[in-house]
Amino acid sequence: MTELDLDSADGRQEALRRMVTIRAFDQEAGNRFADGEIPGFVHLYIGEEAVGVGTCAALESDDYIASTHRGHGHCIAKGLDPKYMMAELYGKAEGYCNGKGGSMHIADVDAGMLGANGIVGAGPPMATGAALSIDYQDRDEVAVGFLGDGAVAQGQVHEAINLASTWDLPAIFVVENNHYGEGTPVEKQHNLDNLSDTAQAYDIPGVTVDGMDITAVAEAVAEARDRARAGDGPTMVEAQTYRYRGHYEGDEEPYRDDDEIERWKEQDPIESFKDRLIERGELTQEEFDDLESEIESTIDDAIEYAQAADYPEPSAAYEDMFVDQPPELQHFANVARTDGGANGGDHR
Ligand SMILES: Cc1ncc(C[n+]2csc(CCOP(=O)(O)OP(=O)(O)O)c2C)c(N)n1
Ligand SMILES: [Mg+2]
Repeated sequence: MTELDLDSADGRQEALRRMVTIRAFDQEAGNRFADGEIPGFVHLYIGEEAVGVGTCAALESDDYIASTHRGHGHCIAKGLDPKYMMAELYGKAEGYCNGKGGSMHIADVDAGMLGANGIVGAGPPMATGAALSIDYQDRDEVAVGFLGDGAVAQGQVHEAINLASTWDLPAIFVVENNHYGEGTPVEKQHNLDNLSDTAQAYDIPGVTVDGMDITAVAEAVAEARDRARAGDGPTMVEAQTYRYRGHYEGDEEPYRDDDEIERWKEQDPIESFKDRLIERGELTQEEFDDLESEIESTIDDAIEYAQAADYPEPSAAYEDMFVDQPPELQHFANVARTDGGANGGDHR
């Protein structure tokens, strides 16, 4: 895999590729969800690509990230394979979490992706925990916790940032301010113009950057990473961004109008980065069109792979729950295996 790095021409191409992959993945995930092929809920990242990819471009591959409920973009930014991600969305055994997690729970610890999750504000405590273990073992990675504007007011977020600051842990808190928590505009959630001002309460640096500009995000996160690695503790980076789709697929969006969406699209993160690469002579429009078609077929292949894959066996419900499996769970797994799961829970 090509290294993601905005300082080299190859790295910039890779950043563009990952942003385009996120958009294509989420567009198709939305379509397949509408067709009833994907169970549960999906929250799409379209419009916010520069935040996830800009953040990961400032990290090393062995750094950690902890995600949100809107996590597909973070996974692709960290280098996960759309094929196994799509299989996870479809609930198939070949998915990253054997089909037991779905859209909101994709994790790949080996790739440094500690997990998306459905609990708003759960990324920061995971990042603080990972940062504590890095610090304790004297390693030099960092851990990023992503959170939304809505999550900034969540209690566990305060606890996580407070501890990371007090113990000078190598954590970075990236606030994706997409201007809404479900249907509530940010100004009705917080009495602040810049959410990064909350960093003052923890005596850590807080910066607000243009989250539609991948370079601005990457520069702020790179500075935060240097500070974290120097043992000076965490930073909060607020990236001002916008989600083009509803809060979840199926959201009727009575809380905003099309003009607002169109205004944000004028600063589209992919278009603006593509234009910059064309201006630098590193890309032509034709090459970009080819890249888009290539990625569309990668996503089509991912869909085919996911459709053809098998669902997990019912007994898999009892696997991967504890490091040391208690014997009674083994019993339930055996029951599920012999009767297909119909009476797996009926053991008294
Ligand atoms: C602890 C908790 N409270 C409430 C919810 C319901 N919920 C899911 S997403 C969401 C809004 C989150 O907004 P934000 O943090 O801005 O993230 P965004 O969806 O905009 O990316 C809420 C309230 C939840 N999943 N978990
Ligand atoms: Mg939000």
